[in-house]
Amino acid sequence: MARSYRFTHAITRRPCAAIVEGLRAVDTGAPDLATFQQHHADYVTALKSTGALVTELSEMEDFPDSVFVEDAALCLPELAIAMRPGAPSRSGEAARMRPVLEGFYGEVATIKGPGTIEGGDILVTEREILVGRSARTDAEGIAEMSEIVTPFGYTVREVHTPPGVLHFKTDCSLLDEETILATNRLAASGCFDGYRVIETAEGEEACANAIRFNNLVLFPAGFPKTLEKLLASGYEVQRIGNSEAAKLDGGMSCLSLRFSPNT
Ligand code: CIR
Repeated sequence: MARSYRFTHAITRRPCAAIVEGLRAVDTGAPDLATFQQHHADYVTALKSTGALVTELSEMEDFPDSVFVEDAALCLPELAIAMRPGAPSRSGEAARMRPVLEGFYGEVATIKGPGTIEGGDILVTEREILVGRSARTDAEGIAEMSEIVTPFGYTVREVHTPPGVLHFKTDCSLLDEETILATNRLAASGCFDGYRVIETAEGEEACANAIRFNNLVLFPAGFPKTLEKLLASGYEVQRIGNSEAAKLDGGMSCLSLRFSPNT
């Protein structure tokens, strides 16, 4: 069935000028808007090339990090859930995403709190939903999400994001039903036991955040050794520039919500 990587739809949001004020763990300089816009356009083109319908939302200047739409929601076939971001400057993003989701779903649930949870910490695989505790996602947030999805037959497994890593998916990506791309530091925790793991090459940990989207793996440019591993395993890889999003700790998964709503 491959519901974990076959999608009919995606939602993206154009990067706004305020992106220069986006959150970052380490300041390596502000992203260049024009370059970000070009990378983003390439990303959207790649999503569309798989046949998916991509809804491109307009810039939201009051939220510098709003290009990273993944954190605002979790989209499953049966329902969407508006998240409750742990970063104060991002907490309003989920409410702004809600009406968009209502255009696709009959049911949109909301994480009400007091816990927090961001989409970047959630990896949906064919058999379970892994959620990494992080500085943004806490046990209460995971418990509330779990209560919402369990009646639909989902199994939620709480795991840990490595210290100092923004989100769980900063360090891993789903490649297919059985296979995860992950950094060694995350795979070493044992959280992917039972899956096939392809580890990022040494020194290329920053490319662990990729996405499988239909036939393609969208993968950040500039990581040749890991790219070689993916190609050798038979994946169809599309490289996308990520230099500007990376300055804000963002990657391929953060830039879209991907889903196939049951209608
Ligand atoms: C943030 O710190 O929230 C943004 N600068 C980056 C968010 C990246 N999102 C993701 O990994 N899902």
